Amino acid sequence: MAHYYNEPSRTFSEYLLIPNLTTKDNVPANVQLKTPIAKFKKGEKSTVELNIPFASAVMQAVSDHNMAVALAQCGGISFIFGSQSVVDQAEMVRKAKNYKAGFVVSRSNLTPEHTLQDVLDLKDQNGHSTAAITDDGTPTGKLLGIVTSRDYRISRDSLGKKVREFMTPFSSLIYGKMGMTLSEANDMIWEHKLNCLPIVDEQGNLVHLVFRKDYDRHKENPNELLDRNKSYVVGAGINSKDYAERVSALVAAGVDILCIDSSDGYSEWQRETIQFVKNNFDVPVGAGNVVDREGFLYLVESGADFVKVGIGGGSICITREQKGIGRGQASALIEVAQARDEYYERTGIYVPICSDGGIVHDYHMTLALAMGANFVMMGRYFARFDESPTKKLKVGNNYVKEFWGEGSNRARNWERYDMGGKQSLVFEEGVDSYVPYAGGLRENMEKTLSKIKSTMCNCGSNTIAELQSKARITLVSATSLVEGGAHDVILKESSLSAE
Ligand code: RVP
Repeated sequence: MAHYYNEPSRTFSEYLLIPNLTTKDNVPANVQLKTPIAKFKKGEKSTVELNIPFASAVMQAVSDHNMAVALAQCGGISFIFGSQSVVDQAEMVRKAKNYKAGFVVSRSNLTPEHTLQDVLDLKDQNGHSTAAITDDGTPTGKLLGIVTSRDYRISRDSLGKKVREFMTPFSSLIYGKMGMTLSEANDMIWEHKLNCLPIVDEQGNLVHLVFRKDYDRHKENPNELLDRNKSYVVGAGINSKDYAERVSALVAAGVDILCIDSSDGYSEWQRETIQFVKNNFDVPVGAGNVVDREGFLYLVESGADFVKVGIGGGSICITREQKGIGRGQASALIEVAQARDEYYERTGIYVPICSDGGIVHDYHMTLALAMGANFVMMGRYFARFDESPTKKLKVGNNYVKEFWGEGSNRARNWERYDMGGKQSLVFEEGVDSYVPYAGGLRENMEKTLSKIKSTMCNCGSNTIAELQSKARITLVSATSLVEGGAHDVILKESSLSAE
C-alpha cells in the first residue's frame, strides 16, 4: 500500500514568526548574516561561506558572469547556468573570476573647459574628491589630466578658473596600462605615493581608476565575497550527463563551488556525479533537489557538500501540474532541516541546506532561514534586476524583464529533467514569462536585507544560527491571512503599487 503523509504539504505563506524578547543588543547593525554553504566537521569552519544567505538560480535568465560579479560584490553567490556549451559556461566563470575588483570606472568626469565651480559641484554631488579630465568629459574619453583637492585652493582661486589651468596634466601623471593586474597597480600606487592610478589603453583613453587602498573599495562593498586571491567567489551548475568534460573545464576556469542542477535529485545519476567530482577534484559540490529526509540522506551519504531543497515551487515551474510530483516548500524544508540536524548529532558533520524556489515575499526568506535553510536560491527575485542577462521591455505602461524556466522549450535544458530518455525535452516543465522590472540589484537587496535583519531583531537573534534555534513559528489560518494584509480600507493609488 502507498505511504500517506498525515500532514498536508505547506508553503511559506502559511507560516508566521512569533517575536521573542528583543534585547538592547538586537539591533540591525549587530545582525550578522554570514552562513556556511559547504559541509564541515564539528569544531571546524566551512571552506565556503557567504556573507549574505543568497544564491542566484542556475538559470539562463538569471545567472551569468555579470550577475555573479554583482551578487558577489554584495556578499552572495551566483551559480552560473549550465544549459550552455562547456566552453561558454567556463568562459563566463573565467570572466567573473578575472573581474578586476579594484578597477573602477571613473564616476567623476569633466573636460578642461569646466570650471573650479563645476569641480566643487561634482564633489558635492557624489562625494568623490578625484575627477578625471577627459576630452569629452566621459569616463572613457582621452585622458588629459586629473584634479584632486590638492590642485586648487578655494580661498585663493576664482571659482570661474578653468580646469585646464589647475589640473595635473597628463604629461605629469603617473598612469598604468590596460591589462595590468591589481597587484601591479597597487605596487605603482605605493611606489609613487599616489592616491589614485588612472589606467589607460594604447590610444590614451581612460579605462579605469585604481584607488590607493583596498580599504576604499571595501568601504563601498563591505560584504563582498572574495577568495584568497581577491577574486570574486563564483559557483556553477552542472548536470549528471556531461560532468566529466564540464567539471574539469569549470575547475580550470577557477570555479569555487559546483551544484548539480536537477529537478529531482534523488537518483543514482546524482550519486555517480558527486562521486566523480569527489574522486577527481578538490572542489565542493552540492546536489539536489530533494524534498524529504530519504533524498537528503542519500545525497549526503553519496558525498554532497550541500543539499538543495525544493520541487515544483519555482515561480516558472509547472512540474507539479505536469507530473504530479513535488511538495510544499515549507514542509520539504522543515523535514530536510530536521534530517540535517539529526545527521549532525549522529556524525558530527554539518551539511548546509539551500531552500530553492517559491520565495515570493521578502519575509519568506527569513522564514526559510528560521526553518533551517542556510541560504536561499532565487530565480524570479534576481531576474527582475538590471544585472540579470535578459532583455528589459516595455509591456503596456510597465517595464518588465524576460524570465523563462529551465524546463521551458526556450531553455531546452533536457539534462535537468531527463529520466533516461531522449536527448531533448519531451514535454515542458517550465514557462516563458515576464517579471516586473525592479531596478538595480544593490538597492533592492539593501531593502530586503534590512527587512530580514529587522525581523531577526524581533525574534531576538543576531545570527542565522541563533534564529534557527530560537525561532517560534506558527501556522496561520486562511482567515488570519486576510487579516495580515491591508483590509477593510480603501487603498490610495500610492499604496497599491507598494510591495
Ligand atoms: P523562483 O525563485 O521561484 O523563481 O524559483 C527558481 C527555481 O525554480 C530554480 O532555482 C529552479 O530550482 C526552479 N526552476 C528553474 N526552471 C524551472 C522550470 O522550468 N520548471 N524550475
